[in-house]
Amino acid sequence: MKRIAEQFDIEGRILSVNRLGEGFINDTFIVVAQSDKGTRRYILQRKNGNIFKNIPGMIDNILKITAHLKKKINAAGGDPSRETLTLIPAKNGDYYLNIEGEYWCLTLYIEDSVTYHSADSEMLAEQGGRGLSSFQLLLSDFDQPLTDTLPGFHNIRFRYAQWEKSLAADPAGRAASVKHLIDEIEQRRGEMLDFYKLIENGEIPLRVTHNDTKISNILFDKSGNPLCMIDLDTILKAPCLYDFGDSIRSYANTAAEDEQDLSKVELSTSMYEAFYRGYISNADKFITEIERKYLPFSARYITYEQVLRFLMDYIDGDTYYRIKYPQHNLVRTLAQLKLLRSIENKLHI
Ligand code: GN1
Ligand code: MG
Repeated sequence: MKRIAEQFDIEGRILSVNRLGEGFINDTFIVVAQSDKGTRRYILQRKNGNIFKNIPGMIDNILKITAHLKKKINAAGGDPSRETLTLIPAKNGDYYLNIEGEYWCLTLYIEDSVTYHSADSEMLAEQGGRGLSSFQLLLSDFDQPLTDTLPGFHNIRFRYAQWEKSLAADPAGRAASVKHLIDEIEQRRGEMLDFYKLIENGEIPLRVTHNDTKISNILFDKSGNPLCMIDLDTILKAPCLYDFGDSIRSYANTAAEDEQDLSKVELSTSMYEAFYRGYISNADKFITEIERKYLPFSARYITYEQVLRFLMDYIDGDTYYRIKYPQHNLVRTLAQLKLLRSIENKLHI
């Protein structure tokens, strides 16, 4: 690990490299380096090449996006080295390393920042909403082409195509045991496709969005203000609703994504409202009437998609998400389904 970190343009000597975080997809490490200016920390990441088929394209997206953000943050008198990610080039001049087919990249660690795995107050949820919409607003005039790093990511039509293949192949022989859960997915198919048609026909516009906005993908400062959106792997042109819906999935869930005690899992309407308030405070500057109308439904859509994705991975034999124990994807499915039902009941959608 140290030898990999040394191939980046880091000042001074590398003291240590240790694993960090709980991402389901990539592997993340924290690097400590020492130079005569003192110690400095970095984030080293191995991007998952089984999932991302064009990592150079993904890094290029991140470079373009962060350059745009830095310009705007500077113009607003902010600190671009803290309010967005800073990629560090490798010594060969590229912003990634390809070592035996595995891709690595390095960013500055943002000191004095805090991450959360769940929202512990309405204040934090409101600030998270503000952080997300500020990110979307700063990118609203970004007009360069982007590589589609994960084609079909939140496209339910694409997910149904994957789903049908998984069910037909049933590689782990698990489909029969989850028949009742498969039915839960199928029952909602028509409504999900009706929503998706509004995106396909252009009534709901595409914007530059994050697409993976769970609470652990934003850094806060020590006073609880939103600081920096991280995990920029899935930036795409997509509806802003996906980001809102994915946020609600974590900010307004009263329990963890993989809670085993389902009685603990529900939608917190006060957290939902707090996030909504923060989100609208900046989104008001760009959001259209139809987007506003579908904000509550987006929480249902993205949570539904997540139920489908967890269940599909369970049926596939756990090939996509990192699991900690054999039934983990089934546990995640049940917890997300409980949340989905609660969203449907409490938001009346
Ligand atoms: C993955 O990368 P990470 O761990 O933040 C996944 C998201 C899921 C999330 C579920 C590229 O997010 O789509 O919503 O797990 N990212 C990808 O927690 O599939
Ligand atoms: Mg991610």
